[in-house]
Amino acid sequence: MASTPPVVLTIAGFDPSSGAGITADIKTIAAHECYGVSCITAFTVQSTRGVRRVESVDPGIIAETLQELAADVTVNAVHIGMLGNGQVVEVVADFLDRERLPHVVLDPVLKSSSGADLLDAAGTRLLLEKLLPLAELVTPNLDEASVLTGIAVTNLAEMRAAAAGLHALGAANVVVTGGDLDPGEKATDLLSFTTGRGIEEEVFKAARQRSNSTHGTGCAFSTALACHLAHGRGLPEAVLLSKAYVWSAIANAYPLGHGVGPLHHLFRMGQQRRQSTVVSDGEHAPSRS
Ligand code: PXL
Repeated sequence: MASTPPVVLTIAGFDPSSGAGITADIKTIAAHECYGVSCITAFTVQSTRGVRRVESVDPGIIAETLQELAADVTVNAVHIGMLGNGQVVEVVADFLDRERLPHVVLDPVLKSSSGADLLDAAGTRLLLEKLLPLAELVTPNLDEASVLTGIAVTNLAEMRAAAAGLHALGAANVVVTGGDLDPGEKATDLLSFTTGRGIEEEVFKAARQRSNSTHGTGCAFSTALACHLAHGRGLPEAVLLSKAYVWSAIANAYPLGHGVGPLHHLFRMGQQRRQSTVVSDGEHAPSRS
């Protein structure tokens, strides 16, 4: 029998256009050779043109779903995306506190890029109070880093200050993603992480791409991080590889819809050699012609 790949649990909202949210996360998890299990926290009515409506899922269903999965499957990493409201944050925090699952990556989703609220005020407060200390890594973008710390975050120095603020609030490791820095700047991410020597940092830069296919970059980045941690990689390598994955998924994207299109999460499928690595009984294994 084939060996089981690392299992990644994503707890996030549903975006019917599959650019962001749970269905996009499953594509990212598959692209990283992990098995994805999921818990939907909210439905959104949206397309590439933006979010029209948000409806949270009953917190009781979320609690039961998480319990059912954790009782059955060994989870190697957890990705947390859109949570919607404070009650959902509490249910997820209670679950993580009880189960102590490895490699919890918290993407503190507050708003969609089209401006819709994806977490209410009580949820934001509870995320800081209850979820941040339970996460191995938190991955705010500039706006999220600013809301969570109360300081303006528009350049690398302010990204450093925001990371320090998040450490002070209980975050062990932080990546502030700077994809939205001034267009003249490179796409710069700051990893600030706890080591035996104290807090260390690493800065990652990539050439900025002009693209209309950027819907869901935050979800893809944070989910890829959970996958690399599930595979046993260290934080700096996980950040580097996740950034490279998102960069390539943008570079390989195709046009879709009338608004901001999705990344091509599964771009590597088109690059695979035809030779299969699946071996059945040896005689019937596919081989190259
Ligand atoms: O990219 C943030 C995000 C996360 N999760 C869901 C979303 C969005 C943005 O629209 O819809 C479900």
